Amino acid sequence: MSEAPVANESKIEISSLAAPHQKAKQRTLEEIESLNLGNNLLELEVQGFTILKGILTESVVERAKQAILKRVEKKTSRKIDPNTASAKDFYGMQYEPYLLFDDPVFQEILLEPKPLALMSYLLGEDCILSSMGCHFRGPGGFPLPAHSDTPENGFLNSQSSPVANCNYALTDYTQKGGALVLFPGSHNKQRQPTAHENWTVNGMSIVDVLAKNLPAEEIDAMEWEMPTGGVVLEIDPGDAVLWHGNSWHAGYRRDIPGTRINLAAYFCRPFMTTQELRGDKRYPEVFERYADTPRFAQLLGENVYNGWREEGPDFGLRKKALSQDK
Ligand SMILES: O=C(O)CCC(=O)C(=O)O
Repeated sequence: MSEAPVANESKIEISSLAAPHQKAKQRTLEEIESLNLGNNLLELEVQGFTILKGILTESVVERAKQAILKRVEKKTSRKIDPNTASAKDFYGMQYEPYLLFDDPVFQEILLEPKPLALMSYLLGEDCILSSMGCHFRGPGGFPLPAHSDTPENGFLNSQSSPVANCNYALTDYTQKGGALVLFPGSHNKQRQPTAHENWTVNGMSIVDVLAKNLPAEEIDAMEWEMPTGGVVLEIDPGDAVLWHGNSWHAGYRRDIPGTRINLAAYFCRPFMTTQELRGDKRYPEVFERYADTPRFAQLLGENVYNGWREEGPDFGLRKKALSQDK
């Protein structure tokens, strides 16, 4: 084969790949406008996070909460009352992973149009769900150290992030109850906070205290100082906080009985490795339920075409992902 036709072919391919992305961006901006999210987009740009009030209805919050409690109770073999649980019932914070297939409510939440529209803005319409889990928090323990979700070496030295997070409150967030803390403008720093920019107690950083391996009574009695620049997000069940992956965030220790329950939906760009392993073939009925909602398969990495073996690349999958740009 002569060289010229190959060069032409690749030119045609590049231009036909580039155009749909422009269309996708335009479509995303139009959707943001139609959903009345213009101010949220501005907040994301300026402060690196935005609060979406009342995204989940009371009944969706209750279903999600009950499904998470069921998971935690199975694991701990303890009945947990989210209003009255003591540190004996559930101590400090633990992450409950891989909730998407536990209950249909999580799939419904994944497709909530407003958070998804802002995710498309941050990461592109072809973004993927990296993980969906719960930071389940009972009384006591450490505050959650301030951090950015951008993975090691993932700070792109630009305003864009390879990841973004949507955090749903399933119980109310209060400072004493273990609220989330966000740091306005921190997405522009493009790095993780240092130990001295983190929680401190009596001049000691949380990193130093963690290394001491102190007994629980001593840890629980500590009066932590919130890192400089943090804003405590006191929000209601059903509200969501969406942040740019570079944005620093942290969490208060819970100092009252009961549990703080969230749902963290963490997304990434499609060229990245997801936290949860995608391609789970154990739940065909879930994919069938959403057969007419192509975004679901896209979010679950079904159109990712990297990862071939001797059969080679399946360009059909790539086309399928791009065909959403029509
Ligand atoms: O809600 C929280 O406790 C914080 C969650 C968090 O740090 C995260 O999802 O990266």
